[in-house]
Amino acid sequence: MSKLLVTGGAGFIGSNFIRMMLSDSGHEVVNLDTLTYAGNLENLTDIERHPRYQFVRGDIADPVAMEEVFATHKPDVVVHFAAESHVDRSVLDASLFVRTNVTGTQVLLDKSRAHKVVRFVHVSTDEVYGSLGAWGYFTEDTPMQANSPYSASKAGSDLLVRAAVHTHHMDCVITRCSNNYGPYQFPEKLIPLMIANALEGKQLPVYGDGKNVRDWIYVTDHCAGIRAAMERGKAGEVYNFGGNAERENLFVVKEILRLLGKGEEQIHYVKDRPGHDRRYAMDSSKARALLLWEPKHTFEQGLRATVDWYLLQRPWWERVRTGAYQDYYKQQYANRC
Ligand code: NAD
Ligand code: TDX
Repeated sequence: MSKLLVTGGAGFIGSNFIRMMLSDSGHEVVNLDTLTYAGNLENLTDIERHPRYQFVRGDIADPVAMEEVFATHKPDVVVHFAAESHVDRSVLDASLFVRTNVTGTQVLLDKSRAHKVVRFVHVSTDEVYGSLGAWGYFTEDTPMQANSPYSASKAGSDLLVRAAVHTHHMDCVITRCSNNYGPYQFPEKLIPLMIANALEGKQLPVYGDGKNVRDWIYVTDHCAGIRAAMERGKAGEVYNFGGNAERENLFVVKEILRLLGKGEEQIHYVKDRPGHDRRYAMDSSKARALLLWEPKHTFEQGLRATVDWYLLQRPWWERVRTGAYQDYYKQQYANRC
């Protein structure tokens, strides 16, 4: 069994990945997260005392702090989720995106090389490929044409990982996935924002004409893909994961309202996102053939499960919305770390 250093494990996908690793594998997990607004230790309350789990607070862009983390914990594998992840925030200010996504990734690569990490899994995104018209799919060979500061910073990090393989012969794999949804997603992203607003009787802000298309994947299907890439991927390779579920935003919003028994009068068209990518769609045939991976959830099953989760876990997202979740570290954790 290996020791995994999971960066960004207090975020949405990282926390789901840690839960999967602790229940379905014998790996030890060190969760390294600096706890930005998106880092929420309440995502992990059910496993925080697991004997194979440890939380460490630290900033991936701080080389001194990372030296201490790698020297102390001696990870075998790094699974790198930590990032600034919200496109709208990158439009307002790109600086943190460059610091965390680009500089932070290089710091982790340097420390992984120095401390002889055996495999580095870099979690990236379909957004590095840019935007599609009505037809076609992104393959791993599609040229990177990032359009937002977020996706440009992720593309930069992908290139640094590629360079580490080429120059230093590091064993790295890159995963690129489409839009995730499911439990513990921060309610600034489309699906949880719409569910929470609908439940609170607020307006549902749809950008532009609502006809932008995303390829939706249930978060545990993405986590299974990352695990498959970690276990069976080949050094230097890129693997695309998609949910086989292209939907227009307006369709998604209307489905959420239907599942909640709410009326469409809550929909409110707002000014479009600057540089808004029109369509993403993934060709995942490489991961299906070589990693023996496939998504298990249809969009209908996944959305139903997600709506049910947000209905049941209302205190979780209400504490996020009020900011109360940010006290959890101080109240429950600081003394233990
Ligand atoms: P998230 O915003 O929910 O979580 C990011 C986590 O990283 C947070 O816990 C945050 O505290 C942590 N973090 C941020 N800066 C840090 C730093 N400097 N040092 C240490 N930790 C830091 O993001 P997510 O949606 O879970 O995405 C995780 C990864 O997956 C990202 O790399 C993202 O680009 C990628 N991805 C996301 C999606 C998606 O649909 N959400 C799709 C494809 C790829
Ligand atoms: O209020 C909204 N109204 C709206 O119409 C929000 C927040 C979004 N949208 C639209 C914009 C997009 O077309 O919904 C779509 C999805 O938006 P986001 O949830 O912000 O996701 P997106 O911009 O597609 O990026 C996501 O998928 C790829 C993640 O945030 C990234 O981290 C991931 O890499």
